[in-house]
Amino acid sequence: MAKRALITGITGQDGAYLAEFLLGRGYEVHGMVRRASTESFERIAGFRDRLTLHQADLLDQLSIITLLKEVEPDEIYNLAAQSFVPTSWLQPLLTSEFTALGVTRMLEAVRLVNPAIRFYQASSSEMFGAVDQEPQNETTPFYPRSPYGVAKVYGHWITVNYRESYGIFACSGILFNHESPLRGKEFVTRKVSDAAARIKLGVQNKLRLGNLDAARDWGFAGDYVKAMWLMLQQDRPSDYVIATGRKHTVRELVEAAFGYVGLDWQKYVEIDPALIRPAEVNKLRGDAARARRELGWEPVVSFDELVRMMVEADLARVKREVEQA
Ligand code: NAP
Ligand code: G4F
Repeated sequence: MAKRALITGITGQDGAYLAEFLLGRGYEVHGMVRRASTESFERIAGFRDRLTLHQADLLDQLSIITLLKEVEPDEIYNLAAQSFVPTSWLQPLLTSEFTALGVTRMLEAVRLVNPAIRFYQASSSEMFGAVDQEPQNETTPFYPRSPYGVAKVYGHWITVNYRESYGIFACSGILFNHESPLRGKEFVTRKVSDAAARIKLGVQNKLRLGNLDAARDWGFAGDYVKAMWLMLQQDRPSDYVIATGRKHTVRELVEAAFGYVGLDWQKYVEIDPALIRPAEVNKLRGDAARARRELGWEPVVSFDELVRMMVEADLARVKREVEQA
């Protein structure tokens, strides 16, 4: 019989890649979506008819319990969260409700409905924050630098705690930044690839950015969702860092994206002080040796290939929009 997976956050970047990956593995895929006046199913539109979507919300405990009883999943991937770091300073309480307490609500539902369900928690390299040690691995201490990072530390430890308290097969994937053409446009990689395309095609003049010196370990979302699945296929639950092991600055990212379309980025980029964060995570670089050893996981797409893939996708999309206008 086909395995049944439930994905929270299925309408997001990772949810879309994971859903497609699991369908490809023969899973019956269910998604939890929250009610909105306008549906936001663009990322899953291509295979929407192969999914079963259910309304529930991370804020509503009973809706989650009811959902688990109805779906009876073998595996849950908890990807839903308020995931944009700057918003976490504007809405710190809501971020905590979704991104921290939402994890406990999911785990409580697992404990009550069926403790045999395998559970994946989407933890983040933002938990390392102002860390000194480089690269960061599973034993590196956390020093989060935003309400989002703090909420993710809570989500991480409550996942570890439910594993240790109740024997639940719960894994925390500590994923470094991963991007794709499906990335939200407010995140820096997509903001840059979209701007490079729009400026190239003459529909934008300037790109306003914040801290160009920040460095991140950027990988491809399509590679990273495979690691989520691998974690839940092991004999024992554990926590894993997922990263490429290479870091690049925002400046290098801009240079690569604009270089791809043959433009000198320095003519177009302006620094906007409003985009500088109250507390910055200056550099992140992960060590995924454990995932390589125990899961057999390796990233496939390089930084240059990722930038090219994102700029090409935005060029094609903006061209279509211009032609239709
Ligand atoms: P994303 O594109 O922002 O997607 C977030 C998803 O969460 C969306 O489907 C959103 O639904 C859903 N959601 C938010 N609040 C909800 C609520 N109250 N109830 C139900 N659903 C809710 O994020 P992503 O990049 O795919 O990331 C997936 C997860 O991995 C997140 O937890 C993120 O924090 C974590 N993470 C991401 C990265 C990365 O680099 N991408 C790295 C480490 C960890 P709507 O469509 O309705 O808004
Ligand atoms: O793309 P970002 O907004 O991603 P950030 O803050 O690293 O968070 C992402 O990755 C985390 C994993 O470490 C996830 F947990 C989280 O959910 C999210 O997916 O910013 C990256 C860097 C920052 O240092 C920021 O200050 O880019 C810098 N930056 C410079 N100018 C900018 C901009 N970031 C954004 N979003 N917009 C700018 O204009």
